[in-house]
Amino acid sequence: MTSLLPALRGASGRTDSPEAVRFGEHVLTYAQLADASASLGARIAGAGRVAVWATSTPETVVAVVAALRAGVPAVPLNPKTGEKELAHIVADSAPSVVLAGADDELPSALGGLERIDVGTAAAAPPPEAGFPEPSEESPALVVYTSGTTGPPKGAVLPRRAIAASLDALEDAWGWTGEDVLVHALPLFHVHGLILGVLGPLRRGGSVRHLGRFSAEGVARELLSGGTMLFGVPTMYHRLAGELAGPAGPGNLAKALAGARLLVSGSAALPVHDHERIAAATGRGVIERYGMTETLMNTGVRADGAPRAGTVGPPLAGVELRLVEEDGTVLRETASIGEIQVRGPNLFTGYLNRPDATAAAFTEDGFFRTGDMATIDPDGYVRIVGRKATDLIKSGGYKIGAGEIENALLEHPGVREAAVTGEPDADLGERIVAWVVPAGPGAPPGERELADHVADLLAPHKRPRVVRYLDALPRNELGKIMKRSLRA
Ligand code: MCA
Ligand code: AMP
Repeated sequence: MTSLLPALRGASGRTDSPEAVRFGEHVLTYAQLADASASLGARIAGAGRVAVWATSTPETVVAVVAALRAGVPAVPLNPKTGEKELAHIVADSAPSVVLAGADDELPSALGGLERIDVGTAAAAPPPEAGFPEPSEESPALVVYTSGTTGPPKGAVLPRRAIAASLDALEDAWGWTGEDVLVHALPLFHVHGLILGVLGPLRRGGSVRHLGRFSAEGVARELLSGGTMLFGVPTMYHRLAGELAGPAGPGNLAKALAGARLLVSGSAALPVHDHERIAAATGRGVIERYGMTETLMNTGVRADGAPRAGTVGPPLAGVELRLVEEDGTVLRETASIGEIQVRGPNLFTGYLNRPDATAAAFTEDGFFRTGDMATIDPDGYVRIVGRKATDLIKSGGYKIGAGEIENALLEHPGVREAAVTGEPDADLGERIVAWVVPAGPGAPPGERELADHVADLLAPHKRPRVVRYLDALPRNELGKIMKRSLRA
Protein backbone atom coordinates (compact mmCIF):
# COMPACT_ATOMS: atom_id res chain seq x y z
CA MET A 1 0.00 0.00 0.00
CA THR A 2 1.10 3.56 -0.54
CA SER A 3 2.02 5.47 2.57
CA LEU A 4 -0.73 6.86 4.80
CA LEU A 5 1.41 9.92 5.58
CA PRO A 6 3.66 10.34 2.55
CA ALA A 7 4.87 13.80 3.56
CA LEU A 8 6.82 12.29 6.46
CA ARG A 9 8.90 10.16 4.11
CA GLY A 10 12.25 11.76 3.56
CA ALA A 11 11.46 14.63 5.92
CA SER A 12 13.81 13.40 8.62
CA GLY A 13 16.83 15.59 9.27
CA ARG A 14 15.90 18.29 6.76
CA THR A 15 16.58 21.84 7.82
CA ASP A 16 14.22 23.42 5.27
CA SER A 17 11.25 21.39 6.42
CA PRO A 18 7.82 23.10 6.37
CA GLU A 19 5.59 23.50 9.41
CA ALA A 20 3.34 20.52 10.15
CA VAL A 21 1.52 21.35 13.39
CA ARG A 22 1.29 24.40 15.62
CA PHE A 23 -0.23 24.61 19.07
CA GLY A 24 0.23 28.21 20.19
CA GLU A 25 3.97 28.82 20.32
CA HIS A 26 4.83 25.15 19.95
CA VAL A 27 5.60 24.30 16.32
CA LEU A 28 6.69 20.98 14.85
CA THR A 29 8.05 20.86 11.33
CA TYR A 30 7.69 17.74 9.20
CA ALA A 31 11.33 16.93 9.99
CA GLN A 32 10.75 17.22 13.74
CA LEU A 33 7.55 15.22 13.57
CA ALA A 34 9.26 12.57 11.45
CA ASP A 35 12.15 12.24 13.91
CA ALA A 36 10.10 12.31 17.10
CA SER A 37 7.52 9.85 15.76
CA ALA A 38 10.18 7.52 14.37
CA SER A 39 12.00 7.24 17.66
CA LEU A 40 8.76 6.65 19.57
CA GLY A 41 7.54 4.29 16.84
CA ALA A 42 10.67 2.19 17.26
CA ARG A 43 9.92 1.86 20.99
CA ILE A 44 6.32 0.75 20.56
CA ALA A 45 6.73 -1.41 17.43
CA GLY A 46 5.23 -4.82 18.07
CA ALA A 47 2.91 -3.66 20.85
CA GLY A 48 -0.63 -5.00 20.54
CA ARG A 49 -2.40 -1.69 21.01
CA VAL A 50 -1.40 1.61 22.59
CA ALA A 51 -3.60 4.08 24.43
CA VAL A 52 -2.95 7.77 23.75
CA TRP A 53 -3.76 10.34 26.43
CA ALA A 54 -5.18 12.67 23.82
CA THR A 55 -4.67 16.18 25.18
CA SER A 56 -4.74 19.00 22.63
CA THR A 57 -0.95 19.11 22.35
CA PRO A 58 1.85 18.29 19.89
CA GLU A 59 2.64 15.24 22.05
CA THR A 60 -0.69 13.69 21.03
CA VAL A 61 0.18 14.23 17.36
CA VAL A 62 3.60 12.63 17.85
CA ALA A 63 2.03 9.67 19.69
CA VAL A 64 -0.64 9.00 17.08
CA VAL A 65 1.76 9.41 14.16
CA ALA A 66 4.28 7.13 15.87
CA ALA A 67 1.63 4.44 16.30
CA LEU A 68 0.52 4.80 12.67
CA ARG A 69 4.09 4.51 11.42
CA ALA A 70 4.84 1.51 13.64
CA GLY A 71 1.60 -0.18 12.57
CA VAL A 72 0.31 -0.34 16.15
CA PRO A 73 -3.40 0.48 16.60
CA ALA A 74 -3.90 3.54 18.78
CA VAL A 75 -6.80 4.14 21.15
CA PRO A 76 -7.19 7.90 21.75
CA LEU A 77 -8.51 8.64 25.24
CA ASN A 78 -10.42 11.75 26.28
CA PRO A 79 -8.28 13.04 29.18
CA LYS A 80 -11.48 14.11 30.93
CA THR A 81 -13.01 10.64 30.84
CA GLY A 82 -14.44 9.60 34.19
CA GLU A 83 -13.44 6.49 36.12
CA LYS A 84 -16.21 4.15 35.01
CA GLU A 85 -15.93 4.91 31.32
CA LEU A 86 -12.14 4.82 31.38
CA ALA A 87 -12.14 1.46 33.16
CA HIS A 88 -14.47 0.13 30.45
CA ILE A 89 -12.33 1.43 27.58
CA VAL A 90 -9.11 0.08 29.09
CA ALA A 91 -10.63 -3.34 29.81
CA ASP A 92 -12.21 -3.50 26.35
CA SER A 93 -9.26 -2.31 24.27
CA ALA A 94 -6.54 -3.88 26.46
CA PRO A 95 -3.68 -1.56 25.50
CA SER A 96 -0.21 -2.67 26.57
CA VAL A 97 1.16 0.85 26.88
CA VAL A 98 -0.18 4.33 27.48
CA LEU A 99 1.48 7.26 25.70
CA ALA A 100 1.23 10.58 27.55
CA GLY A 101 2.99 13.90 27.91
CA ALA A 102 5.69 13.93 30.58
CA ASP A 103 3.70 16.34 32.76
CA ASP A 104 0.35 14.57 32.43
CA GLU A 105 -1.10 13.08 35.60
CA LEU A 106 -2.80 9.82 34.75
CA PRO A 107 -5.76 8.41 36.69
CA SER A 108 -5.57 5.14 38.60
CA ALA A 109 -7.52 3.28 35.89
CA LEU A 110 -4.34 3.51 33.79
CA GLY A 111 -2.05 2.63 36.69
CA GLY A 112 -1.59 -0.98 35.59
CA LEU A 113 -0.22 0.00 32.19
CA GLU A 114 3.34 0.68 31.18
CA ARG A 115 3.68 4.40 30.54
CA ILE A 116 5.87 6.00 27.91
CA ASP A 117 6.37 9.74 28.07
CA VAL A 118 6.08 11.29 24.64
CA GLY A 119 8.66 13.84 23.66
CA THR A 120 8.58 16.14 20.67
CA ALA A 121 12.32 15.74 20.09
CA ALA A 122 13.86 12.49 18.85
CA ALA A 123 15.10 10.53 21.87
CA ALA A 124 16.43 7.42 20.16
CA PRO A 125 17.66 6.92 16.62
CA PRO A 126 14.86 5.82 14.27
CA PRO A 127 15.14 2.40 12.65
CA GLU A 128 17.61 2.51 9.77
CA ALA A 129 15.35 0.75 7.35
CA GLY A 130 12.35 2.89 8.24
CA PHE A 131 8.98 1.34 8.94
CA PRO A 132 7.36 -1.11 6.54
CA GLU A 133 3.94 0.13 5.45
CA PRO A 134 1.27 -2.03 7.15
CA SER A 135 -1.50 -3.57 5.05
CA GLU A 136 -4.46 -1.39 4.10
CA GLU A 137 -6.89 -3.43 6.18
CA SER A 138 -4.83 -3.35 9.34
CA PRO A 139 -6.40 -1.36 12.17
CA ALA A 140 -5.04 2.16 12.61
CA LEU A 141 -7.27 3.58 15.33
CA VAL A 142 -9.92 2.38 17.73
CA VAL A 143 -12.30 5.26 18.48
CA TYR A 144 -14.95 4.86 21.16
CA THR A 145 -18.46 5.98 20.32
CA SER A 146 -21.73 5.91 22.26
CA GLY A 147 -24.73 3.75 21.41
CA THR A 148 -28.29 3.97 22.68
CA THR A 149 -27.66 1.52 25.50
CA GLY A 150 -24.63 0.17 27.33
CA PRO A 151 -21.11 1.55 27.41
CA PRO A 152 -19.37 3.04 24.33
CA LYS A 153 -18.16 0.70 21.60
CA GLY A 154 -14.72 0.81 20.00
CA ALA A 155 -14.97 1.45 16.26
CA VAL A 156 -11.99 -0.19 14.55
CA LEU A 157 -10.80 2.08 11.74
CA PRO A 158 -8.46 0.53 9.17
CA ARG A 159 -5.80 2.53 7.34
CA ARG A 160 -7.77 2.10 4.13
CA ALA A 161 -10.78 3.99 5.56
CA ILE A 162 -8.67 6.91 6.74
CA ALA A 163 -6.84 7.21 3.43
CA ALA A 164 -10.06 6.87 1.39
CA SER A 165 -12.00 9.41 3.41
CA LEU A 166 -9.23 12.00 3.46
CA ASP A 167 -8.69 11.59 -0.29
CA ALA A 168 -12.41 12.00 -0.95
CA LEU A 169 -12.25 15.29 0.96
CA GLU A 170 -9.19 16.30 -1.07
CA ASP A 171 -11.28 15.75 -4.18
CA ALA A 172 -14.33 17.63 -2.83
CA TRP A 173 -12.48 20.56 -1.38
CA GLY A 174 -9.37 20.87 -3.54
CA TRP A 175 -7.47 20.34 -0.28
CA THR A 176 -3.74 20.75 -0.88
CA GLY A 177 -0.43 21.03 0.93
CA GLU A 178 -0.82 24.80 0.66
CA ASP A 179 -3.79 24.74 3.02
CA VAL A 180 -3.40 25.80 6.63
CA LEU A 181 -6.20 24.35 8.72
CA VAL A 182 -7.40 26.11 11.87
CA HIS A 183 -9.44 24.35 14.55
CA ALA A 184 -10.03 23.80 18.24
CA LEU A 185 -11.57 20.32 18.18
CA PRO A 186 -10.65 17.62 20.70
CA LEU A 187 -8.10 15.08 19.46
CA PHE A 188 -9.87 11.92 20.66
CA HIS A 189 -12.61 11.87 18.01
CA VAL A 190 -12.75 11.52 14.26
CA HIS A 191 -13.45 15.18 13.56
CA GLY A 192 -10.48 16.70 15.40
CA LEU A 193 -7.98 13.85 15.01
CA ILE A 194 -8.58 12.25 11.61
CA LEU A 195 -9.95 15.21 9.65
CA GLY A 196 -8.25 17.89 11.71
CA VAL A 197 -4.75 16.44 12.11
CA LEU A 198 -4.25 13.47 9.78
CA GLY A 199 -6.02 15.42 7.02
CA PRO A 200 -3.43 18.20 6.81
CA LEU A 201 -0.57 15.74 7.39
CA ARG A 202 -1.70 13.48 4.54
CA ARG A 203 -1.75 16.50 2.20
CA GLY A 204 1.60 17.79 3.37
CA GLY A 205 -0.05 20.95 4.69
CA SER A 206 -0.32 22.22 8.22
CA VAL A 207 -2.72 22.60 11.12
CA ARG A 208 -2.90 25.25 13.79
CA HIS A 209 -4.74 24.09 16.88
CA LEU A 210 -6.19 26.76 19.14
CA GLY A 211 -6.01 24.63 22.28
CA ARG A 212 -9.32 26.06 23.40
CA PHE A 213 -11.99 27.48 21.12
CA SER A 214 -12.36 31.26 20.99
CA ALA A 215 -13.53 33.72 18.37
CA GLU A 216 -10.35 35.77 18.87
CA GLY A 217 -8.21 32.68 18.22
CA VAL A 218 -10.13 31.89 15.05
CA ALA A 219 -9.80 35.48 13.81
CA ARG A 220 -6.10 35.67 14.67
CA GLU A 221 -5.17 32.44 12.89
CA LEU A 222 -7.31 33.03 9.81
CA LEU A 223 -5.89 36.54 9.44
CA SER A 224 -2.32 35.25 9.66
CA GLY A 225 -2.32 32.55 7.02
CA GLY A 226 -5.06 30.08 7.95
CA THR A 227 -7.05 28.97 4.89
CA MET A 228 -9.66 26.58 6.30
CA LEU A 229 -11.68 26.39 9.50
CA PHE A 230 -13.24 23.16 10.85
CA GLY A 231 -15.76 23.33 13.67
CA VAL A 232 -18.88 21.85 15.20
CA PRO A 233 -22.14 23.85 14.97
CA THR A 234 -21.76 25.05 18.58
CA MET A 235 -18.56 26.82 17.53
CA TYR A 236 -20.22 28.42 14.48
CA HIS A 237 -23.17 29.42 16.68
CA ARG A 238 -20.75 31.19 19.00
CA LEU A 239 -18.99 32.86 16.05
CA ALA A 240 -22.38 34.00 14.71
CA GLY A 241 -23.20 35.44 18.14
CA GLU A 242 -19.87 37.25 18.21
CA LEU A 243 -20.46 38.71 14.73
CA ALA A 244 -23.84 40.02 15.85
CA GLY A 245 -22.55 41.13 19.26
CA PRO A 246 -21.91 44.65 20.57
CA ALA A 247 -18.36 44.74 19.18
CA GLY A 248 -19.80 44.15 15.69
CA PRO A 249 -18.35 42.00 12.92
CA GLY A 250 -14.89 43.71 12.81
CA ASN A 251 -11.85 41.48 12.42
CA LEU A 252 -13.75 38.25 12.80
CA ALA A 253 -15.94 38.97 9.76
CA LYS A 254 -12.83 39.88 7.75
CA ALA A 255 -11.13 36.67 8.88
CA LEU A 256 -14.07 34.42 8.04
CA ALA A 257 -14.69 36.20 4.73
CA GLY A 258 -11.06 35.67 3.73
CA ALA A 259 -10.84 31.94 4.46
CA ARG A 260 -10.87 29.54 1.56
CA LEU A 261 -13.33 27.20 3.30
CA LEU A 262 -15.45 27.27 6.44
CA VAL A 263 -16.59 23.73 7.22
CA SER A 264 -19.10 22.60 9.82
CA GLY A 265 -19.79 19.02 10.85
CA SER A 266 -20.62 16.50 13.59
CA ALA A 267 -24.19 17.81 13.90
CA ALA A 268 -26.61 19.96 11.93
CA LEU A 269 -25.77 23.64 11.58
CA PRO A 270 -29.03 25.52 12.17
CA VAL A 271 -30.31 27.62 9.26
CA HIS A 272 -30.37 30.70 11.49
CA ASP A 273 -26.62 30.42 12.16
CA HIS A 274 -25.91 29.88 8.47
CA GLU A 275 -27.84 33.06 7.75
CA ARG A 276 -26.24 35.15 10.47
CA ILE A 277 -22.75 34.21 9.29
CA ALA A 278 -23.63 34.80 5.64
CA ALA A 279 -25.13 38.22 6.48
CA ALA A 280 -22.04 39.35 8.38
CA THR A 281 -19.35 37.90 6.12
CA GLY A 282 -20.96 37.57 2.71
CA ARG A 283 -20.00 33.91 2.46
CA GLY A 284 -21.41 30.53 3.35
CA VAL A 285 -20.39 27.71 5.67
CA ILE A 286 -20.29 24.31 3.99
CA GLU A 287 -21.38 21.14 5.75
CA ARG A 288 -20.15 17.60 5.54
CA TYR A 289 -21.75 14.56 7.13
CA GLY A 290 -20.02 11.61 8.71
CA MET A 291 -19.88 9.21 11.60
CA THR A 292 -17.18 7.61 13.67
CA GLU A 293 -17.96 4.29 11.97
CA THR A 294 -18.09 5.60 8.40
CA LEU A 295 -15.78 8.61 8.46
CA MET A 296 -17.10 11.07 5.85
CA ASN A 297 -20.09 10.23 3.67
CA THR A 298 -21.20 13.47 2.05
CA GLY A 299 -19.93 16.99 1.71
CA VAL A 300 -20.68 20.20 -0.12
CA ARG A 301 -17.89 20.69 -2.65
CA ALA A 302 -15.65 23.75 -2.58
CA ASP A 303 -16.93 24.61 -6.06
CA GLY A 304 -20.53 23.76 -5.09
CA ALA A 305 -23.08 25.98 -3.45
CA PRO A 306 -23.59 25.75 0.30
CA ARG A 307 -27.28 25.34 1.05
CA ALA A 308 -28.52 25.67 4.61
CA GLY A 309 -30.03 22.43 5.88
CA THR A 310 -28.11 20.19 3.48
CA VAL A 311 -24.87 18.24 3.80
CA GLY A 312 -24.06 18.00 0.10
CA PRO A 313 -23.84 15.01 -2.25
CA PRO A 314 -22.09 11.70 -1.48
CA LEU A 315 -18.30 11.94 -1.58
CA ALA A 316 -16.28 10.10 -4.24
CA GLY A 317 -16.39 6.35 -3.65
CA VAL A 318 -19.34 6.46 -1.25
CA GLU A 319 -22.57 4.69 -2.22
CA LEU A 320 -25.50 6.20 -0.36
CA ARG A 321 -29.14 5.10 -0.39
CA LEU A 322 -32.33 5.78 1.55
CA VAL A 323 -34.17 2.80 2.92
CA GLU A 324 -37.67 2.34 4.31
CA GLU A 325 -38.41 0.71 7.64
CA ASP A 326 -38.96 -2.69 5.96
CA GLY A 327 -35.64 -2.51 4.10
CA THR A 328 -37.05 -1.39 0.74
CA VAL A 329 -34.67 0.96 -1.05
CA LEU A 330 -36.45 4.23 -1.85
CA ARG A 331 -36.60 5.21 -5.49
CA GLU A 332 -38.39 8.45 -4.73
CA THR A 333 -35.78 10.22 -2.63
CA ALA A 334 -38.04 13.15 -1.80
CA SER A 335 -39.50 10.74 0.80
CA ILE A 336 -37.80 10.22 4.12
CA GLY A 337 -35.68 7.10 4.61
CA GLU A 338 -32.75 5.86 6.67
CA ILE A 339 -29.34 6.63 5.20
CA GLN A 340 -27.29 3.53 4.43
CA VAL A 341 -23.74 3.79 3.11
CA ARG A 342 -21.15 1.51 1.56
CA GLY A 343 -17.61 2.31 0.51
CA PRO A 344 -13.91 2.21 1.35
CA ASN A 345 -14.49 4.82 4.09
CA LEU A 346 -16.22 2.32 6.41
CA PHE A 347 -14.83 0.86 9.63
CA THR A 348 -14.26 -2.89 9.94
CA GLY A 349 -16.36 -3.46 13.04
CA TYR A 350 -16.77 -2.83 16.75
CA LEU A 351 -14.00 -4.23 18.90
CA ASN A 352 -15.10 -7.38 20.77
CA ARG A 353 -18.68 -6.87 19.59
CA PRO A 354 -19.45 -9.21 16.66
CA ASP A 355 -23.14 -8.98 17.56
CA ALA A 356 -23.23 -5.19 17.28
CA THR A 357 -21.09 -5.29 14.13
CA ALA A 358 -23.43 -7.78 12.45
CA ALA A 359 -26.48 -5.72 13.41
CA ALA A 360 -24.93 -2.56 11.98
CA PHE A 361 -24.58 -3.92 8.44
CA THR A 362 -27.13 -5.10 5.88
CA GLU A 363 -26.62 -8.36 4.02
CA ASP A 364 -25.23 -6.49 1.03
CA GLY A 365 -22.63 -4.65 3.09
CA PHE A 366 -24.30 -1.29 3.66
CA PHE A 367 -23.90 0.37 7.08
CA ARG A 368 -27.13 1.44 8.78
CA THR A 369 -26.45 4.99 9.94
CA GLY A 370 -29.70 5.51 11.86
CA ASP A 371 -29.91 8.99 10.32
CA MET A 372 -33.12 9.88 8.48
CA ALA A 373 -32.93 12.00 5.34
CA THR A 374 -34.32 13.06 2.01
CA ILE A 375 -32.30 13.84 -1.12
CA ASP A 376 -32.87 17.02 -3.13
CA PRO A 377 -33.26 16.68 -6.93
CA ASP A 378 -29.62 17.75 -7.43
CA GLY A 379 -28.31 15.03 -5.10
CA TYR A 380 -27.81 17.11 -1.96
CA VAL A 381 -28.64 15.09 1.14
CA ARG A 382 -30.90 16.68 3.75
CA ILE A 383 -30.76 15.08 7.21
CA VAL A 384 -34.13 15.44 8.89
CA GLY A 385 -33.78 13.35 12.03
CA ARG A 386 -32.48 10.25 13.69
CA LYS A 387 -34.06 6.83 14.16
CA ALA A 388 -33.02 6.42 17.79
CA THR A 389 -34.53 8.92 20.20
CA ASP A 390 -32.04 7.69 22.80
CA LEU A 391 -29.04 9.27 21.07
CA ILE A 392 -28.27 12.87 21.92
CA LYS A 393 -25.92 15.17 20.01
CA SER A 394 -24.68 17.89 22.33
CA GLY A 395 -21.89 20.25 21.30
CA GLY A 396 -21.14 17.77 18.47
CA TYR A 397 -20.61 14.87 20.87
CA LYS A 398 -22.79 11.78 20.47
CA ILE A 399 -24.11 10.65 23.83
CA GLY A 400 -26.32 7.66 24.64
CA ALA A 401 -29.21 8.23 27.05
CA GLY A 402 -28.73 4.73 28.50
CA GLU A 403 -25.18 5.26 29.72
CA ILE A 404 -26.22 8.43 31.57
CA GLU A 405 -29.27 6.71 33.07
CA ASN A 406 -27.05 3.90 34.37
CA ALA A 407 -24.64 6.42 35.87
CA LEU A 408 -27.48 8.33 37.56
CA LEU A 409 -28.84 5.08 39.03
CA GLU A 410 -25.49 4.54 40.72
CA HIS A 411 -26.15 7.63 42.85
CA PRO A 412 -27.68 6.62 46.20
CA GLY A 413 -30.17 9.50 46.03
CA VAL A 414 -31.68 8.31 42.73
CA ARG A 415 -34.37 5.65 42.54
CA GLU A 416 -35.34 5.99 38.89
CA ALA A 417 -33.87 7.99 36.04
CA ALA A 418 -34.62 8.76 32.41
CA VAL A 419 -32.55 10.93 30.09
CA THR A 420 -33.74 12.91 27.09
CA GLY A 421 -32.32 15.55 24.76
CA GLU A 422 -33.95 18.94 24.37
CA PRO A 423 -33.25 21.59 21.74
CA ASP A 424 -30.54 24.03 22.84
CA ALA A 425 -29.51 27.05 20.77
CA ASP A 426 -25.83 26.70 21.75
CA LEU A 427 -25.30 22.94 22.09
CA GLY A 428 -27.86 21.77 19.53
CA GLU A 429 -29.32 19.51 22.18
CA ARG A 430 -28.90 19.61 25.95
CA ILE A 431 -29.03 16.59 28.21
CA VAL A 432 -32.04 16.55 30.54
CA ALA A 433 -32.25 14.10 33.45
CA TRP A 434 -35.66 13.12 34.84
CA VAL A 435 -35.11 11.78 38.30
CA VAL A 436 -37.25 10.07 40.91
CA PRO A 437 -35.38 10.61 44.19
CA ALA A 438 -34.79 7.70 46.54
CA GLY A 439 -36.25 8.03 50.04
CA PRO A 440 -38.01 10.92 51.67
CA GLY A 441 -34.95 13.14 52.37
CA ALA A 442 -33.78 16.10 50.27
CA PRO A 443 -33.08 14.91 46.71
CA PRO A 444 -29.54 15.24 45.30
CA GLY A 445 -29.15 18.66 43.69
CA GLU A 446 -28.63 19.40 40.01
CA ARG A 447 -24.96 20.23 40.50
CA GLU A 448 -24.33 17.08 42.53
CA LEU A 449 -25.84 14.87 39.84
CA ALA A 450 -23.95 16.69 37.08
CA ASP A 451 -20.66 16.18 38.94
CA HIS A 452 -21.54 12.54 39.60
CA VAL A 453 -22.04 11.86 35.88
CA ALA A 454 -18.96 13.90 34.92
CA ASP A 455 -16.85 11.89 37.38
CA LEU A 456 -18.10 8.51 36.16
CA LEU A 457 -18.39 9.17 32.41
CA ALA A 458 -17.17 12.53 31.06
CA PRO A 459 -18.02 16.21 31.64
CA HIS A 460 -19.73 16.57 28.25
CA LYS A 461 -22.14 13.76 29.28
CA ARG A 462 -23.34 15.57 32.39
CA PRO A 463 -27.01 16.61 32.53
CA ARG A 464 -27.44 20.34 32.06
CA VAL A 465 -30.94 20.25 33.57
CA VAL A 466 -32.44 17.94 36.22
CA ARG A 467 -36.21 17.61 36.61
CA TYR A 468 -37.64 15.81 39.63
CA LEU A 469 -40.73 13.59 39.44
CA ASP A 470 -42.63 11.37 41.86
CA ALA A 471 -42.73 8.58 39.27
CA LEU A 472 -41.67 8.09 35.66
CA PRO A 473 -44.49 7.71 33.14
CA ARG A 474 -44.60 4.04 32.07
CA ASN A 475 -46.81 2.04 29.71
CA GLU A 476 -48.57 -1.22 30.64
CA LEU A 477 -45.37 -3.13 29.97
CA GLY A 478 -43.45 -0.94 32.39
CA LYS A 479 -41.46 0.78 29.64
CA ILE A 480 -40.68 4.45 30.28
CA MET A 481 -42.66 6.67 27.90
CA LYS A 482 -40.02 9.23 27.00
CA ARG A 483 -42.29 11.05 24.61
CA SER A 484 -44.55 12.14 27.43
CA LEU A 485 -41.48 13.34 29.34
CA ARG A 486 -40.69 15.60 26.46
CA ALA A 487 -44.22 16.91 26.45
C1 MCA B 1 -17.97 21.53 33.37
N1 MCA B 1 -16.75 21.02 33.33
C2 MCA B 1 -16.70 20.05 34.24
C3 MCA B 1 -17.97 19.97 34.87
N2 MCA B 1 -18.72 20.91 34.30
N3 MCA B 1 -15.72 19.23 34.60
C4 MCA B 1 -15.97 18.33 35.60
N4 MCA B 1 -17.16 18.21 36.22
C5 MCA B 1 -18.16 19.02 35.91
N5 MCA B 1 -19.33 18.90 36.53
C6 MCA B 1 -15.66 21.50 32.45
C7 MCA B 1 -15.59 20.87 31.11
O1 MCA B 1 -14.80 19.72 31.12
C8 MCA B 1 -14.92 21.94 30.28
O2 MCA B 1 -13.55 22.03 30.55
C9 MCA B 1 -15.54 23.16 30.79
O3 MCA B 1 -15.92 22.86 32.14
C10 MCA B 1 -16.74 23.60 29.97
O4 MCA B 1 -17.49 22.43 29.69
P1 MCA B 1 -18.67 22.36 28.65
O5 MCA B 1 -19.74 23.27 29.11
O6 MCA B 1 -19.02 20.95 28.42
O7 MCA B 1 -17.96 22.85 27.37
P2 MCA B 1 -18.46 23.85 26.35
O8 MCA B 1 -17.83 25.18 26.55
O9 MCA B 1 -19.94 23.82 26.29
O10 MCA B 1 -17.88 23.18 25.03
C11 MCA B 1 -18.41 23.44 23.79
C12 MCA B 1 -17.51 22.84 22.72
C13 MCA B 1 -17.35 21.35 23.01
C14 MCA B 1 -16.15 23.54 22.77
C15 MCA B 1 -18.16 23.07 21.40
O11 MCA B 1 -18.63 20.77 23.14
C16 MCA B 1 -16.55 20.62 21.95
O12 MCA B 1 -15.33 20.69 21.93
N6 MCA B 1 -17.22 19.86 21.04
C17 MCA B 1 -16.58 19.10 19.99
C18 MCA B 1 -17.13 17.72 19.94
C19 MCA B 1 -16.50 16.91 18.81
O13 MCA B 1 -15.35 17.05 18.45
N7 MCA B 1 -17.28 16.01 18.22
C20 MCA B 1 -16.82 15.21 17.11
C21 MCA B 1 -17.23 13.76 17.28
P3 MCA B 1 -12.53 22.49 29.44
O14 MCA B 1 -13.05 23.79 28.93
O15 MCA B 1 -11.23 22.57 30.15
O16 MCA B 1 -12.58 21.41 28.39
S1 MCA B 1 -16.76 12.82 15.76
C22 MCA B 1 -18.17 12.99 14.89
O17 MCA B 1 -19.13 13.45 15.37
C23 MCA B 1 -18.31 12.62 13.47
C24 MCA B 1 -17.31 11.71 12.89
C25 MCA B 1 -18.34 13.90 12.65
O18 MCA B 1 -19.21 14.00 11.77
O19 MCA B 1 -17.49 14.76 12.93
P1 AMP C 1 -20.57 10.32 15.97
O1 AMP C 1 -21.19 9.07 16.35
O2 AMP C 1 -20.17 11.17 17.12
O3 AMP C 1 -19.51 10.05 15.04
O4 AMP C 1 -21.68 11.16 15.27
C1 AMP C 1 -22.22 10.81 14.03
C2 AMP C 1 -23.55 11.47 13.86
O5 AMP C 1 -23.41 12.89 13.84
C3 AMP C 1 -24.23 11.13 12.58
O6 AMP C 1 -24.86 9.88 12.62
C4 AMP C 1 -25.19 12.30 12.42
O7 AMP C 1 -26.36 12.06 13.19
C5 AMP C 1 -24.43 13.46 13.05
N1 AMP C 1 -23.84 14.36 12.06
C6 AMP C 1 -22.55 14.44 11.67
N2 AMP C 1 -22.40 15.44 10.77
C7 AMP C 1 -23.61 16.00 10.60
C8 AMP C 1 -24.11 17.09 9.81
N3 AMP C 1 -23.32 17.82 9.03
N4 AMP C 1 -25.44 17.36 9.89
C9 AMP C 1 -26.25 16.65 10.68
N5 AMP C 1 -25.83 15.63 11.44
C10 AMP C 1 -24.53 15.31 11.41
